Amino acid sequence: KRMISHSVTASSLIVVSNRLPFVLKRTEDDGLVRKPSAGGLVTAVAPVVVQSGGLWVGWPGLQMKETDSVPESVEGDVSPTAGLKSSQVLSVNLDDVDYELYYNGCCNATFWPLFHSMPDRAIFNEKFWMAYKKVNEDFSEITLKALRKMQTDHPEQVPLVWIHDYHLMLAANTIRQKAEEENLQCKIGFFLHIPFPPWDIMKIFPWEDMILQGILACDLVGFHVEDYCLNFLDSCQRGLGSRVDRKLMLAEHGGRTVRIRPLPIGIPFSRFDQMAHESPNCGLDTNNVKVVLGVDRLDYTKGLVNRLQAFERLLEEFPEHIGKIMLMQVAVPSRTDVKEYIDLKEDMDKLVGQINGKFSTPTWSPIRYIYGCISQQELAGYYRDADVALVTPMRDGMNLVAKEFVACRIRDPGVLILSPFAGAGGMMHEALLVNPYEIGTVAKVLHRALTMPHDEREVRMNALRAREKIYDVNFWMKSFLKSIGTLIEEDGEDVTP
Ligand code: GDG
Repeated sequence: KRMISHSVTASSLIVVSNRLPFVLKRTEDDGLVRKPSAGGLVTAVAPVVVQSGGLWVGWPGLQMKETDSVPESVEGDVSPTAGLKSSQVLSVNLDDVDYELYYNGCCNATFWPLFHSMPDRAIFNEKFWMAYKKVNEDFSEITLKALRKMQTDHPEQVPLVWIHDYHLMLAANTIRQKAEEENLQCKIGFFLHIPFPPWDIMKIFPWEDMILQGILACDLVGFHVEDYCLNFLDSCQRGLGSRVDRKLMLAEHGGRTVRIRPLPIGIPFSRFDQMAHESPNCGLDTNNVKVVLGVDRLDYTKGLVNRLQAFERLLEEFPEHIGKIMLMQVAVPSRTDVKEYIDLKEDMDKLVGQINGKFSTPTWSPIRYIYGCISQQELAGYYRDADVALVTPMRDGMNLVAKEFVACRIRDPGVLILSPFAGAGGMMHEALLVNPYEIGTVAKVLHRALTMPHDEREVRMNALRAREKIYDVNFWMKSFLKSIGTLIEEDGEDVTP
């Protein structure tokens, strides 16, 4: 055994995710440029990889040619990946057909609905699964390259491989096996950004045992909340016969002990707070109409249809709001090649039209519907100036919109309405929690939010903001690295004289 260093510095970090932290685009003269991709994960994790000389393994967003190479970041780049050198990026090249079957197929038409406990929407197809296995192997091969590079560059450190999300649930298996064969030291962590479903749902997947074994090839497995951890432990026990300890959250597998941890993700709070200070007036508060805001990827898990129905019910049952409120819904196009998403787009278009047709007057319509993406700066302005945020997913791993909304309430305290079926619902206690399946109750809660006195709004919002400020995305990242760092230190004790 090699000597293992006690101090775990992040310089040994290898992040593995479906997408690289930026997108590559082809230029007219056939070169490549990096386009920034926003998102809490990139904001938090990329700077650590940059500063510590870590590595990032992922798909670059296009087919790379033999002669292509990842460009360096350009001068003046202010994105979180500024300074991430091309030598720190290992891109995984994937065949178009494989990517389609893996990404639109297995990831988004099978695992996404299944893990959100919507098995009737899931398609089970052996071709999807074969492609998923192949792509996971491809990611593992490139990660092993990264590990070899780390061993050469920093032989004194134990590299930490941090795999993200449901796209890569098998990767740890191959990485562990081959790393052992080649005597490459590493610890492997995994974080799932979506819910882990109960065993009754998980066992519908025909190859569920391979998924469980894939995740158990890690040393540390993080989920947003305790419920998902318990669902996973339950599945390991009932699906694989693993010995588990629910209290200590441990599972035994292949002679190793795997730690399971609830590690709820946060947002870059201060960045949103600052954007809210800088964002110009977005025009929402000019006409004395109260604004109810919804912001989501256009996804059936987000409860958009129920939300529109609840808003319609509000106008029917509390007609005093007619002409005085509006629903501002931003729906970001997402997975537009998958049938369920094409159908949902049609349903939304119809429903918005129906409700507007039913209630509009010459000077007012109840719903403003943006099908498209707005800038983060503009989004911060909407969050700041709306009166109520309506976050009503049917099921959601965490939901960052709820957190971003409270981070932007730097002026008037607004009201957050939140579904208990989002991970965030389990911790944002001062929000108004409401079951999105109960349309009539959502309408009543909306009425309560729209008429809530300032003092109550303030007390609730202050508490919500204080929590998110402490448990931000940096806290999350540090907690993950600390949990896995402890494991490396414990190993270190075994081999140090
Ligand atoms: C997955 C899990 C979990 C939205 N519209 C615009 C825009 N957004 C940004 C929001 C927010 C993000 O998209 C959406 O994050 P969510 O957490 O709400 O949802 P998912 O995309 O489903 O994320 C989820 C998350 O992973 C993290 O672990 O919370 O449960 O499903 O950041 O701000 N951004 C811009 N314009 C828009 O129009 N710029």
